[in-house]
Amino acid sequence: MTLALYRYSLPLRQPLSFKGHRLTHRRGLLVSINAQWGEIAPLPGFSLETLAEAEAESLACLMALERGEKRTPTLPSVQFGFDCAQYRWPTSFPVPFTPYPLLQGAPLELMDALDSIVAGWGAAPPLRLKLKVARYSAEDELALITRLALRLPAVKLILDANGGWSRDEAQRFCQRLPLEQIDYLEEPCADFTDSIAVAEATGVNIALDETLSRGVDWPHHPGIAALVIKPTLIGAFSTCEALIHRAMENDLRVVLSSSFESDLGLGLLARLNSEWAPNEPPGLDTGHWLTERVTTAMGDVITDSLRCLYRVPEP
Ligand code: OSB
Ligand code: MG
Repeated sequence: MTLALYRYSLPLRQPLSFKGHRLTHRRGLLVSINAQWGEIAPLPGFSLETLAEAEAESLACLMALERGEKRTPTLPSVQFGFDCAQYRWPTSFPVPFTPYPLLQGAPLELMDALDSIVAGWGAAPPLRLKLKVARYSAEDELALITRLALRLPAVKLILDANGGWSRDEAQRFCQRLPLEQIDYLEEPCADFTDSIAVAEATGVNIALDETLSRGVDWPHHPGIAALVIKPTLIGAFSTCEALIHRAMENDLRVVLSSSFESDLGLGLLARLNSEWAPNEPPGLDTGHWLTERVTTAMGDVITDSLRCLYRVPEP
């Protein structure tokens, strides 16, 4: 048996700000079990566990494996990494779906850049596009949405408020949306009942994201159109699969999405998307935020540039 744990720290092209955390680097762990890899990368502001906690639990689980014991991780990011490293992946994959683009930036800057963004897509503009909302003024955000909807009549917009609005703010915003071009809105309000009230009052389709990784139960409602599954935050494959079954039974769409993992993690998520949501473009357009890779173009992990925390057998 071979076991290894490495730590990475990858510079971000621009700092990321999440719920009071400002990141200049993405830090995480890569675990290898019998030469099969997994990624463990709790996201500050979203994961409940810290990287230090994930590292401690990863080391404990690896030591147990070395002794021939079975030990199941309890932290979601560690569960995800160990499941990736021990999963029996299918030997062939369909061509993965191209992720839908995530437009990041201030609305007025994006409006100025719109011509060049659209030109960059050439003859095949995306059918879906994601925009973060509840960050800048509602006027500016609505102006950008209206402009995008007119400019790309076939596009469906995915909006994500990350729970940033009160019920009133969300209702006022949604009343002014071109609903026929809104695919769904992720987590309008921090409180689930507020988000449902917004769907009822305005007819906007909502999607659950943070609600799913909070680990508390939620009731079904016809206003919920999709579940956004972020395996790094949700954890065990079995937990993800239970959510996917629940989605299928209730006619909800499943969209697999990233949490700013490295290129290794993004590749694993693309493979899982082929199994779990083969008909939906995934939310994996986050790789360009990182300026460095942990794998070669052939897919081999570049261990020389990583900090080794554990290795069995020792070199
Ligand atoms: O809220 O969906 C989010 C990434 C990290 C943390 C939270 C979120 C995201 C994304 C990933 O938006 C990209 C996507 O879902 O398309
Ligand atoms: Mg989201």
